[in-house]
Amino acid sequence: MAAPGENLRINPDRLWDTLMDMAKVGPGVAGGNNRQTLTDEDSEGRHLFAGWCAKAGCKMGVDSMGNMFARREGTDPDALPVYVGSHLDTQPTGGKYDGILGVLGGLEVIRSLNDLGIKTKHPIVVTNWTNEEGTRFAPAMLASGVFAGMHTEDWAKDRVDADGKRFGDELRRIGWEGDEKVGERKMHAFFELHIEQGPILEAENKQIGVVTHGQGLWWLEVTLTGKDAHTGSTPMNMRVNAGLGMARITEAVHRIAMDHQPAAVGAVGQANVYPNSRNVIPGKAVFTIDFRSPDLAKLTSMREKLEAEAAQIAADLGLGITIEPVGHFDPVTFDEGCVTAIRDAAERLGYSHMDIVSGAGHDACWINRMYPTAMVMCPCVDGLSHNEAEEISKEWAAAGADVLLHAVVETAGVAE
Ligand code: HGY
Ligand code: MN
Ligand code: MN
Repeated sequence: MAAPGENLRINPDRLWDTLMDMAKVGPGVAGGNNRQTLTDEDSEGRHLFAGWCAKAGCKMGVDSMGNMFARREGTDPDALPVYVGSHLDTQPTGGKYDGILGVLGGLEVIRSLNDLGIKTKHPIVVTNWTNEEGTRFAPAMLASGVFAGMHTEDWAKDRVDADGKRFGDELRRIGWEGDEKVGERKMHAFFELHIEQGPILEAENKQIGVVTHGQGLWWLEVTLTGKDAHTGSTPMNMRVNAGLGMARITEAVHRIAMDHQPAAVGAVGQANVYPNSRNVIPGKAVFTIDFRSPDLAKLTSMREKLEAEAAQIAADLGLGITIEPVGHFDPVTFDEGCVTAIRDAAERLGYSHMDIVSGAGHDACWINRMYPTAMVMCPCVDGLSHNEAEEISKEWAAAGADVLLHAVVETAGVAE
């Protein structure tokens, strides 16, 4: 398809104002957002997004996992749509842009095409994927994973949060369980705009990241079982301390990731000890390990080495241990054609750009298994994300949305 003219641009002020309006929904306590999936705040954000899409002339569809699809007609109704989008749910101490820039950047593409009276051949659909973050209900990218056939809908709907609430019940409670069968929609291509969530683009002074690959991931939930006992009167040699086991395994996670450098990361982000009382030796510890690498062999090796070492640590301390994989995807190679559309758009628009591997997981990682997919990234201040202080500039947001607009228009084709 013919490439758009370099003067085809989005409206930066409108995009920024829309981002700030969405940020008012489910505010955090330090300037960011706490709009966790399937909460009332998530529902409020969904209604706000749906209202904007209706005003932009889109027809909304919602599937049985709550994924939202706002469709702008093309001149060929039978042509498979070009999808754009990301997620509106946030971390509990999330930023205003992680995911949200991709959904509202997609809406800005529609609004700009409407302003310019441009009709595309293929329809365009803006998407909000349910539960990308995987914080309240593991794993991450849950609903796009069901859409891509990686999980069954029943398994996904049986996931429970820390309070024992079921995903399926919460989706129904907030009124966003749609009537479309998840996964039935077919795509011509999928593009996701996202903040980098790392320091590379800013450090390299680049406005655009052309995402060629994505890291693979393992989330391993470890449960250690020891014995509750008095922290004062129990002799050291009689203790069966699950908290000590967790500390040793947490250190091992860091060391194993360092042993697999370059391009490997590992940490424990979620940890609970029980009974969590100041003067009780923890008889139980439950925590999640997050290993990632763009290199499948390294990803596998880190998991194998950790499992062997954790078993030994547990044995040394007399602890029971279970390790349950609660999230996984292999490293991702995005579609060459879609990646080229993004790189050429950045070039045409005069934006500095570089190829980059995504450190974070995204819905695009699953959709890429089904349809031609690619991502465009913009920098974020100090590479900070999953933190309420997450920040980007209006210029970075606009550059990313301009590139998204061009990639979409080129792929959807401007109607004659
Ligand atoms: O965990 C991730 O990479 C994503 O932010 N859900
Ligand atoms: Mn995200
Ligand atoms: Mn995130």
